Amino acid sequence: MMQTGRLHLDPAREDHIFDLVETDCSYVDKYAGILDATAHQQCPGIVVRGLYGSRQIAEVNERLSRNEPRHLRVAHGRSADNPDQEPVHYFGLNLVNAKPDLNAYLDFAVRFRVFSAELFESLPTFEAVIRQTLERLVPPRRVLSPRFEDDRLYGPATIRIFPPGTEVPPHCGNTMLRETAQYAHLRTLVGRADQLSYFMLINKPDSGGQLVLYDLVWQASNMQNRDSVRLDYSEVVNRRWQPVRLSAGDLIIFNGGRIYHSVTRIEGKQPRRTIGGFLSFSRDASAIYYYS
Ligand SMILES: O=C(O)CCC(=O)C(=O)O
Repeated sequence: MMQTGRLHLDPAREDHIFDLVETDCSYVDKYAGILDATAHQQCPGIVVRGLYGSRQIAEVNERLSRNEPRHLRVAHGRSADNPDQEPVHYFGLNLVNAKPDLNAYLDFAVRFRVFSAELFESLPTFEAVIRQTLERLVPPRRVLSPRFEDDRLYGPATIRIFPPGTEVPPHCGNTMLRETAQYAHLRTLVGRADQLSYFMLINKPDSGGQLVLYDLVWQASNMQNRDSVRLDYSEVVNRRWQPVRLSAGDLIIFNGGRIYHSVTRIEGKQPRRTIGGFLSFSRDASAIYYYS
């Protein structure tokens, strides 16, 4: 969808709305059970500091800036206001942008894992680190990558590049999980609890590029009468908002299925880079799936 206008956040409406839990990655086990609470709206989510050390994540960022994987690039629309602007682009295909047969999506997933192994060479891969972190957060449940009908694995994550001048309009994830055709197979595996978002910051821009959560939540009844994946700016302009401060190497897992959120305009010379995806509990709640 082509979005016009710009995100405007009224400083007077900045507020402490959500109590996000914060922990160093060494103490994640103390928060076992928090993702169940998050998927059932009893907690907004958790910030895990230092999933990778600052040197490690700087090295990953450097590798990514030197060697952008063109074969995995998916552009995400141009700004109507500024068509010369380099668009937000992802490495890897998100399920919401896939065709319902998932063929291209599943091919991207294979290529993404190959690239990711190179990107994190000599370090634990992001997928391994995410799995271990989730295993510590959801015991005794299993942590699974969904498999399509023919056994092919879904993509674990995508890498998101937000060039200076771009921003992410307000959106949330539950509608795409519950409604869109490309999620049909995933819906046979997962339950009705909210979809969670997870991402790790790889590169923090000079300024801006901040995740913002609004005091506005998705309602199932929204789905019938409007596009509730992405909102027009006018729908959040009078809302209170809360910025989330992340450093490179920090992971956030939050109820992005229900809480409307956006990313403020990236300022300066450097792009914002993140890697992440989504989480959903299985139908019998004995496992959590990660995918993008
Ligand atoms: O990767 C990012 O920074 C954007 C994350 C996001 O908006 C989402 O997961 O819904």
